[in-house]
Amino acid sequence: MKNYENLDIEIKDGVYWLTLNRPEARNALDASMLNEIDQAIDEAEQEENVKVIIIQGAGDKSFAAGADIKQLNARKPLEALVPGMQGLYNKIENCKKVTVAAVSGYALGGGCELALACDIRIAAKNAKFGLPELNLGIIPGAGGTQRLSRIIGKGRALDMILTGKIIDGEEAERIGLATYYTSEKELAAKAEAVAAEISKKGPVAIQLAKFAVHKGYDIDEGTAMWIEKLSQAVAFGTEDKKEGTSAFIEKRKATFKNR
Ligand code: CO8
Repeated sequence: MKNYENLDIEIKDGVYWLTLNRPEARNALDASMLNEIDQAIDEAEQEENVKVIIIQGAGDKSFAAGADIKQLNARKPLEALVPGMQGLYNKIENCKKVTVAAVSGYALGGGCELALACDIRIAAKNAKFGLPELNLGIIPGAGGTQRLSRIIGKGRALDMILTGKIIDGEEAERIGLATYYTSEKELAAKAEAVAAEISKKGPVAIQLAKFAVHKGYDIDEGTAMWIEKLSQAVAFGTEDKKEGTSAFIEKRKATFKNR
């Protein structure tokens, strides 16, 4: 495993724990931290035993307070065209491992968008989700305008984006922004439990199911159904399918082998 300046990494029970660790700046995502997250995602993808990546912030004050505003202040218009944060979050969404954001404290701007790019969001009671970019004279630019509306609906997304309002963990769960809501104390345990449940499944099926949902979401239903069918055909050709169905019939636990 690499050594990172602003990330803490731990691999435990098939989970790659990626902790954003720049608490003095509320884990604001500067260029070097984004670069490290990029490398860490590559590293997690290559770890065969890892099925789930859990992203969290160090301490319970902040998941991530967004892009580094000091760096944004100096950025020129055409520099905003590079893949940057949006490209990284697309990479996270397209990552073959399941991604879980465990959010305690601030998840603002690019921090909220990072959570939105994950497959599952678990919010602690003290979570504070918001897209306050308009206060800075810019707009959410790392997937926020698109992912938020797809997750919570266009009306609520427009309200959050245009007012810049910040919602807590309970509200986030109520409107579907967060998948689960828990106490701060239970956050890591809840994330671990969700990861453990996912990890019982076969990696090929996990990947196919994840992509069928993500890739099918933005296209017409007929084509999306075809993607589902083709993905299922791939799953039917795996040893894991033989193992999963045999285990059920033989009343035993399945041991999946990723092939
Ligand atoms: N960037 C840089 N530094 C930050 C950031 C940030 N986003 N957030 C906090 N910090 C720093 C503060 O400057 C401060 O540093 P210092 O001690 O040197 O003064 C330190 O962290 C602690 O911050 P506060 O004293 O403000 O701590 P509080 O606990 O009082 O408040 C808040 C915490 C509410 C999180 C507050 O710091 C805040 O409002 N931060 C800004 C939140 C924000 O507006 N985020 C959106 C940023 S824009 C964005 O994410 C765009 C993404 C898309 C970009 C696409 C580009 C192409």
